[in-house]
Amino acid sequence: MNTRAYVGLGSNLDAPAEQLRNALQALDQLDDTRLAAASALYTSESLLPGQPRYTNAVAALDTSLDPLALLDALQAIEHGQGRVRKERWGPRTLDLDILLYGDQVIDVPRLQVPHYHMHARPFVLYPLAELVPEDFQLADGRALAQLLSACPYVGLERL
Ligand code: A4P
Ligand code: MG
Repeated sequence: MNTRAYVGLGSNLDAPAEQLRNALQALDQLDDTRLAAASALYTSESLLPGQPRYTNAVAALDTSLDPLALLDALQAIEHGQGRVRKERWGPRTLDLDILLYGDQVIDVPRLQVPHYHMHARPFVLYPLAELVPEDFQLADGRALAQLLSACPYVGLERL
């Protein structure tokens, strides 16, 4: 359980809040992994027009799975909750993204960490901020406080 990882959860189909609660339970039950904390749930409009509203949250995990094993485990949970990959960026019952994995910067074909869009997404940054100290820095040195100040709390509703 030696690495702290942060996972972004999102759903916009089939009772999203329930999807997220089930996913948090599944994360806690992963081998070699403990759910250390979870943010509140937040809803916001989809970034893509014409899709249902999203519910998002962030989870803090302590894990001894290596990053690709964690990605495999997250994808198995997505499939277990009925996610069917038809189109990239399509509506989904569950999306699990590795936001941060300890202090590692990872750039391999299957996995880029820190997650490439997290710096600009209020539905990632504000829930993450609930789980970390105020002076928190991303693995690449960016300060969370700075990212938050460039990313207004607009359109988010905390459940
Ligand atoms: N991959 C690479 N890096 C990572 C990482 N850090 N974590 C690869 C997880 N996966 C990573 O992902 C495609 C591939 O990305 C994976 O096979 C993995 O090898 P995917 O989950 O199948 O595809 P996706 O979810 O359609 O793409 P992506 O980029 O995760 O979508 P986004 O950018 O998350 O967009 N609006 C609101 N309000 N809230 C949302 O959560 N989400 C989207 C989806 C659009 N609008 C939204 C939200
Ligand atoms: Mg994804």
